[in-house]
Amino acid sequence: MPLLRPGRKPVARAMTVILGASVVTVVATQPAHAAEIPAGARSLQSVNMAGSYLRHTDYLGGIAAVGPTSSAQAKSDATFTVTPGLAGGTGCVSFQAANGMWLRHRDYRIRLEANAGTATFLADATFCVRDGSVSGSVRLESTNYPGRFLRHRDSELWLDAPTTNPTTFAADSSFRVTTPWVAGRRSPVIKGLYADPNIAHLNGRYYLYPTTDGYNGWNGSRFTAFSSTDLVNWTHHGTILDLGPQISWADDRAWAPTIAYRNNRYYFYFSAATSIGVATSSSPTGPFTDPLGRPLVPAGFRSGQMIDPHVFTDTDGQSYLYWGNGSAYAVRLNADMVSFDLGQVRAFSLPNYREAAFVFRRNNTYYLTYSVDDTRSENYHVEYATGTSPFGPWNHHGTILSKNLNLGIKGPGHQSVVQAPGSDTWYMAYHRFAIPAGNGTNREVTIDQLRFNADGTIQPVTPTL
Ligand code: FUB
Repeated sequence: MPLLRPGRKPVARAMTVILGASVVTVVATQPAHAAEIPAGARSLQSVNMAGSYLRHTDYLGGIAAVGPTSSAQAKSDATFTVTPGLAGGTGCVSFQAANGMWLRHRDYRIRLEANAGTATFLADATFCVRDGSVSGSVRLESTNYPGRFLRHRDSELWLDAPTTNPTTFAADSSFRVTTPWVAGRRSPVIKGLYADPNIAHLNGRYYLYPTTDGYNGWNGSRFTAFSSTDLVNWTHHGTILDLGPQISWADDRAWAPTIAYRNNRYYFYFSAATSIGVATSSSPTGPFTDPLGRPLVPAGFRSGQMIDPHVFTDTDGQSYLYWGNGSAYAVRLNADMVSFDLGQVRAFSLPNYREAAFVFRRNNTYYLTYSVDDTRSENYHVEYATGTSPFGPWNHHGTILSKNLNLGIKGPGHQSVVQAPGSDTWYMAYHRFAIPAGNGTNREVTIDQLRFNADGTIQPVTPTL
C-alpha cells in the first residue's frame, strides 16, 4: 500500500507438502458431492445436454460440446478456477477463467468480466451451491438474487427463476462437476483473492490468516482462516472475525492479521481502519472477541500508518509486537498479550522499509523480513536484516524475493515465515498480483521454500507457480 510520509496525519484512505520448483497439481479425481464444489480447477457438464460444458465465449456464458479432440482454447474456455465466493457466504463460490476474469450476472445474463471491486460486482460474481436435479449434480443460486439460478437456455447462460420453463428448469440449471479440461497450477495455494498471508503452525496444523482481497481501496471488513497439514490441501474455516458486528471501533480496511498463542488462548492481531486491534479466542479459528473495546495501537500513535501487526515469541516465552507502514516499530507485549508499556516502543531504521515487518528466529539469529515499495507496484519485494536480539541492532542484507516476469509473477511481498516442526525446513508465504490480470487489490497467496546458506544468510527465494 502507499507510503504515508512520517509526520503526515494518517488519512482514512479508501483504500489471496511439497513445494519448490516442481509443480504439484491439485485437482479432483472424483466428481464433487452434491451441493459442494471444491476449490480449484473444475469443469461443469450439463446434466441434460450430455457432453456440453459450461464455458465462456466472447465474454458471455454458455454451454457447448467439449471433448478430448476439442481445441486447447475450447478446453480452456470450459475450465474455471472455483474459489470461495468473492462476496463470502457459506457454501458460496466464484468462477475465474484463465484470463483472470470472473463469471458474473448482469441484466440476468451470465458474463465474463474483470473484477471491478465493487460490492455489486462481488455479489453478482458469487453463487451459492445447491443440490442439483440428479444425484451428484449441483445448482448455482445467485447470492444477491435468491431464487434465481444459473441455467442454460438456447445454449446461453442466464440467471433465471424456476418459473421460467418449469418443466426443464431443474435440469437446465443442474451441472455435474468434473475434472477440469485444463489442469490448474499448484498456486495460489488458497484459491481466490487474498493477500498479506500470515502463516503459523499451531496445535499440529499450519494456518494461514490473510487479508480478503478484491475490494476497491482494500476495503474488506471480514477476516478468514485456512488450515492444512501438508501446505497443499487447505481447509477454509470461513469468517473468524467480522469488523461490522464484532469490533465497535472500526468497520473497514480489514488488513494483514497475525496470530499468537499464550495462556491457552489465541490472540489475533489485525489492522482495521488503519489502527491495530487484538481479539482473543480459545480456538485458532475463533470465534474471536475484542477484550479491549478499543484499538491496541490507535491511528496516529506514531508517525506512519499503524498497520501490519506481527507477534514474535522468543524461546524464553516473551512476545514482541512489530508493526508499521513507513516506519517500523516494536515493543515487548505484557504477559496479558493485550497491553504494552507505551514508553518502551522502539523505532527501527531499516533501508527501504515500507511495511509488513515479520521476525523469526533460527538458532541464535533473529531475522527481520519486510516489504519494500508499494503493493500496487510490480516491483514490490521482500528484503531482510539480521540481529542478535528481537530489537536488533539490524544488519541489512538486501532482497530475498522479487518479481519474475518470465513467469508472470509481479509484486511478491507481505511475507511471513514458518518452520516445519522438528526440522530445519522453512517456508515463506507471500502474496503476488493474481495471475493473470491481477493488481495491487487483486492479489493471491502462495508459499515457497526458504533456504539458508551455511553462514545463516537467506538464499534468494525462487518464486514458483
Ligand atoms: O492489504 C492491505 C495492505 O496492502 C497491507 O496492510 C499492506 O501490507 C499491503 O500489502
